[in-house]
Amino acid sequence: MGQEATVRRIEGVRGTVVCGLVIFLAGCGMFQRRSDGPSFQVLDVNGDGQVNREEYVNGVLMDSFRKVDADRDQKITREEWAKVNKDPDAAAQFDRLDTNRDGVVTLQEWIREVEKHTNVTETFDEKDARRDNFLTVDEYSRGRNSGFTIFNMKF
Ligand SMILES: [Ca+2]
Ligand SMILES: [Ca+2]
Ligand SMILES: [Ca+2]
Repeated sequence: MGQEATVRRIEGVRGTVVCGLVIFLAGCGMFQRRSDGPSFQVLDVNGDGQVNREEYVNGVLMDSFRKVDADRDQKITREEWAKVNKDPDAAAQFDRLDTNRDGVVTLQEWIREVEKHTNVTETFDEKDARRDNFLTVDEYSRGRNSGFTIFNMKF
């Protein structure tokens, strides 16, 4: 009887440890994904030490394009899109992005179309603490972990 209880307790502890490990690893994955956005230097295209709205939106969208474009050929195929987007609506979303209907989404199509289906602009506003439409290094790195969405995908 007592032995059985001990075994059960050990099983319970093992379960807790495994659960904890899974949560820890999932947390690491999320942290890694959210923190590896473009660096401030990359976003500051004109090199004036600040990131304006256009630099931010274009830079962040370019970065998300690269993440979806798995083979880095500057085109997102239906297969690449389906691999990262598990939404049941993914195929229809792809059609919306592929405005010239040639079966691939180019960076140009991506930047122009994704802007209608993303909250990137809001994330700029959240980071822009002084509300002057420019981000300093401090403002940018402070809000860094909030992430943004394109359709239902988190970046
Ligand atoms: Ca700038
Ligand atoms: Ca590709
Ligand atoms: Ca296209």
